Amino acid sequence: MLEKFERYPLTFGPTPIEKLPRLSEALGDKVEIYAKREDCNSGLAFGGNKVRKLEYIVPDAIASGADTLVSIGGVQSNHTRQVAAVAAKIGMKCRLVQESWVPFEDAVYDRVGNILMSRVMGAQSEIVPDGFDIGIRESWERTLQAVRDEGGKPYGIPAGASVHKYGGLGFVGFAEEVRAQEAEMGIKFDYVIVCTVTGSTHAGMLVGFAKDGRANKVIGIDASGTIDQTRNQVMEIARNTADLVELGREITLDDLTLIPDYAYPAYGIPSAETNDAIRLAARNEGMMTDPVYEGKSMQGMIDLIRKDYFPAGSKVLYAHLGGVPAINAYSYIYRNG
Ligand code: 5PA
Repeated sequence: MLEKFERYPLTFGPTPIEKLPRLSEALGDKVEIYAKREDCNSGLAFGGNKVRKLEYIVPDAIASGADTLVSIGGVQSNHTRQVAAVAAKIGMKCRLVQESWVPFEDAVYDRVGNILMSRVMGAQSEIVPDGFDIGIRESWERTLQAVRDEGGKPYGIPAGASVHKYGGLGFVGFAEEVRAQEAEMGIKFDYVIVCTVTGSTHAGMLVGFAKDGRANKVIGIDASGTIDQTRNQVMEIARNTADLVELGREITLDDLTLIPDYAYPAYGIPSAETNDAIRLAARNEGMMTDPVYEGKSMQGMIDLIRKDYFPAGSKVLYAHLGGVPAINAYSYIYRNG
């Protein structure tokens, strides 16, 4: 589906799919759980889902003649850390707007994890007081203008690399990769679990899996807490991406499964149940997830398994999208494990 698009390789190649037998057993062996490890996809500062998206955006950035990537996220944004790494890799400067998306007051919140790495990689990171919003932001547009005023040539990458014309392509590629791996493994996944916030990960998967009739088997677990905005943004990106790749059919709301039940108490704040899920995966599989994104989709998957949402024997593929560096900013919560 992606042959006509230029791709700048930033990942190691197809990401591994591994079985999680001990987690499956801990949940009563009702389903078989697998994980596709996007968290191990690249050597660029721990990688993650944005690297896969950026492979289809970087050619456009280079062609534009830009010298500075400008992006935005929260203080502990994984996305901005990945943009900083990519800028270093392709020899561009990097300006990051870090909004105050999360009302969390760990003593080292703005010193460790993602923001620490972005700084070490040479990105100029500015913390601003604006709160959580997945849309196009004034603070980001101000920084784009500041780069122009200083005589630079900025290339803007919106939050999560989502509302960008090519933002959905990377995860169309994910679906194609899963199909090829299924053929090799001789199995077929019945469901894919994905954490959804700015939307292009889920949207790309929708389009990619629509090709073989599985769009609504992609189970989005919302971690934004702003479900209407996230739903609209996923649909908009999915429709644009479907046009781009000439899917040949409309993406409709029937294709979308987006579950709002696990985003509480707020974006960026883990519930007790999120923390239990993080510990269960860590203690059974040695697989770390984070308190902002993947811990919530892990919680969602676990709860849905316990509630028999998936028919017995289903093969469930958990898309592990990265994000673990942020757990350092939540040191107090995990001080006793
Ligand atoms: C993020 C996003 P989407 O934004 O494409 O919906 O992906 C959600 C998601 N898992 C899931 C991890 C580990 C993520 O980092 N992170 C954002 C960030 O700024 O880091 C874009 C919000």
